[in-house]
Amino acid sequence: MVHPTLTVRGFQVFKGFLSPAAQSALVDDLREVIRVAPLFSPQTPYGKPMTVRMTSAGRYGWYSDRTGYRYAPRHPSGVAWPAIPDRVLKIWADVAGSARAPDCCLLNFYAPEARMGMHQDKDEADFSHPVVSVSLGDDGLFRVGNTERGGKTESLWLQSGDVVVMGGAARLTYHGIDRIKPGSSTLLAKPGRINLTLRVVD
Ligand code: MD3
Ligand code: FE
Repeated sequence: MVHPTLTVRGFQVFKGFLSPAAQSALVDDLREVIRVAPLFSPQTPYGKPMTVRMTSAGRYGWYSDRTGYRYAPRHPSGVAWPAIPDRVLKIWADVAGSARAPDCCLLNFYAPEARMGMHQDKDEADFSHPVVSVSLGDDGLFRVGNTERGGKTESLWLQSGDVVVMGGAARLTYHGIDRIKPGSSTLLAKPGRINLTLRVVD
């Protein structure tokens, strides 16, 4: 049984959950995912592309286009998403406390100027399953709000190797990434941050 380092508004944060060697091995797996299913900049219903580039692994991938936000069984190119790497499934098994395996691993890439506005994750069928996030590369300033839009927020820096579990009442909490700190990690070949988000979809 593993224990969170800290809990912020029901988000369980496991600082340094992955060793530097484990982080490097994971990045090698993700390079292969990106080779099969390249990163892209999703369009949005409000007309501006997201600043984060993304791709997915698993039975479903998540993205947006002009028609809305959704899960889809294929990359925009038409190829099936690659399988979720075993190393990623192992992290879920270690922390999620869930009988089911995730069926989507969303990979977000934050270049130095990228950010993600406050939002809820609510495109999934069953909110009783937790969401697990894995941070790799440069530090990201994560903002945690409330289950309703607005109100006071709390911020914390997520660093390479940190794992966060959002479950229970925290599952529908608003959250976002205000900015990253380019050059704070040497894990990736170029400045930037990767976040993996693991979810049960249907
Ligand atoms: C809280 N990603 O992809 S991960 C997302 O760092 C997303 O890329 C951010 O929010 C990132 O949707 C934050 C932390 C996270 C992920 C899912 C959550 C927090 C969550 C789902 C419910 C509540
Ligand atoms: Fe989210």
